[in-house]
Amino acid sequence: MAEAKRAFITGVTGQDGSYMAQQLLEKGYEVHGLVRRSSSFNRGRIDHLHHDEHIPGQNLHLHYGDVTDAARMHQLVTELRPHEVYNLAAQSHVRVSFDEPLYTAEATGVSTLNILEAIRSVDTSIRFYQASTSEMFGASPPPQNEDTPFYPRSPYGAAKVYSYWITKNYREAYDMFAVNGQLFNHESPRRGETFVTRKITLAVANIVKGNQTELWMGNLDSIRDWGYAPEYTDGMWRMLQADEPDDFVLATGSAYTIKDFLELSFAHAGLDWHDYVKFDPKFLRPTEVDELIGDASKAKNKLGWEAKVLPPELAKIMVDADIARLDGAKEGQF
Ligand code: NAP
Ligand code: F7E
Repeated sequence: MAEAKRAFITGVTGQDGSYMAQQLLEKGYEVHGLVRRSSSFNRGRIDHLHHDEHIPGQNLHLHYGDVTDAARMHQLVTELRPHEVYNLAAQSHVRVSFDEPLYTAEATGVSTLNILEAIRSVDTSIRFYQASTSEMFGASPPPQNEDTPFYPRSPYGAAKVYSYWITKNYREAYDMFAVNGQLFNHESPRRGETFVTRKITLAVANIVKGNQTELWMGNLDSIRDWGYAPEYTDGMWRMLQADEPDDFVLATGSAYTIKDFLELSFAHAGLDWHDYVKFDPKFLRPTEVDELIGDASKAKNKLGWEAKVLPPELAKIMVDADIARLDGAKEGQF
């Protein structure tokens, strides 16, 4: 019998890492995930993988470590000898990156080099996926595609630009299968609670249940291209199965403002968002990314990848999941 493929996922406890782990386990991979030691439990998104009878959870192995620790990254790549590495770990919050710019540069930028260097010295045939982002395009006008110039508007975007270029450089310099997925915003019931979509859908659920009466927010006019996270992790996997390493934009091509997402989410629960939403300047950013609308035609042509879930359905999925959670539904259901 052929040896099972081994994948190493950094950021396995995050939104994308948890879907990636689930999808790879379902495909028969042996999955190794990097977890940070924390004083409180932070494995809520992956815990169900050990217990779901439809997912071979015995093939999931977790390892303590931090992507800023080059020695540990080298040790893990040496020990695990993965066929594929998905580098999804990052300080991923744009607003927080203005408060912690140096840490963000290390965790979201330089850490990528730690993993690439480990692969270069251990085995250059290991395939590497880098979680690049539409935030690199920043102020460049839409539609943004693989040829759009970068103009980051935050320490987060700037750190990701470094990771993008070092990934591309290792591909060209050392003939490595190292690729960038330039992903536009993607959301789900597993989205972190301080990102705008989840903040809204969780608030709707709490308002429905009588736990909350106000929702404090920042700039409601920015435009985003929101897709559904499990579709995007499938796109990441497709990038690593391609014949040649290349960089790809993943996006829906649709444009909605934060106000639009408020409208979709509150209306799904029969509410009017104007009755609840209030402005708090603390949620503004020193520099904003006003308009992100992606063109994913290269991914459609070369990977057969296309986004199916658009914001109207996405908002319903997320509101329903948050209401179900408050009703006691288990995490693994989402
Ligand atoms: P997320 O939910 O914030 O997850 C981030 C993951 O990184 C968590 O598992 C976190 O661990 C881990 N992590 C953070 N710092 C680390 C460190 N120093 N060492 C080891 N692990 C660390 O992010 P996401 O939405 O799943 O996004 C996945 C990746 O795609 C990120 O790199 C993000 O920047 C990028 N991206 C996301 C989007 C999007 O719309 N979601 C779009 C484009 C690109 P803890 O659980 O311990 O905090
Ligand atoms: O903000 C506005 C905010 O934090 C979206 C990350 O996954 O996607 C994400 O970055 C918009 C911004 O995501 C609030 O000003 C208004 O214009 O949900 P967000 P983001 O900054 O687009 C990219 C692709 C990534 O790579 C990142 O890792 O919503 N906004 N009021 C607010 N945003 C938040 N968080 N909270 C508010 O109260």
